[in-house]
Amino acid sequence: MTFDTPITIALSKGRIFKQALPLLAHAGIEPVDDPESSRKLILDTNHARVKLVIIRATDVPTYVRYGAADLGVAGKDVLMEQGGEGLYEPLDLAIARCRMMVAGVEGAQMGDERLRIATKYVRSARRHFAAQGRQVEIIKLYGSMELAPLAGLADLIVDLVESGNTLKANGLVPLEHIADISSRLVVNKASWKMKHATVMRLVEALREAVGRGES
Ligand code: PRT
Ligand code: MG
Repeated sequence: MTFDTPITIALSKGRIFKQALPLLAHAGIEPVDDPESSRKLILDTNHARVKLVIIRATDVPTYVRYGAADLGVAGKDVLMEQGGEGLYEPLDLAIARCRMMVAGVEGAQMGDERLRIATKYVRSARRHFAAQGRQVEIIKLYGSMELAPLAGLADLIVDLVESGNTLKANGLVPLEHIADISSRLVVNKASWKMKHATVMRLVEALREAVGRGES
């Protein structure tokens, strides 16, 4: 496709960037630099008007909400945690898929007493346990949640599970399913209006790529 308006797309490096590449390629967008080897945070593409900004996964909704990027690719886990206010979420890109789960040691306490839950997904965890009417104390962590039950910090964790290998390696098992997670295309609300034709064509090209399983 052609781009008659400047478009900035926010992405995190790692799995989201890698899995979004074939979808972007279907829309005719090819980055000039590789974010894994380049230190650049703004990547040029084969289109002079299309830039990719490479940021932390949790910062993608912020860039898009404030219009520093017109579009972005964000995990549903991040969107559930931050809320989708100020964003449109027109498309499930079906990439970077995993499950948000409650996990713990085999046979961990699932009874009535007040459990301690360690997670970086405070809001999702609180909502999950509240919906079951269970009293829990949530302990906010920023990573390595699997350590918390082993170190006696918490009874259970809420984390993302893909293969299950990380849990297994730490003697933990998945106990409850909270949500299926995949990455979503998010769009700034002003860009949606002001750059409507270009944004819509890009959304439709990506939708077609997802439909063809090009990821
Ligand atoms: O890594 P960084 O701290 O920079 O940020 P991030 O962890 O938020 O970014 P990144 O790139 O690791 O993840 C980006 C997005 O990928 C997440 O927001 C999810 O939507 C999605 N995703 C898909 C995953 C996974 N699969 C995943 N398996 N994110 C993280 N994991 C981790 C998980 O937290 C656990 O530590 O991988 C481990 C489990 O994997 P298995 O295969 O051992 O089960
Ligand atoms: Mg990570």
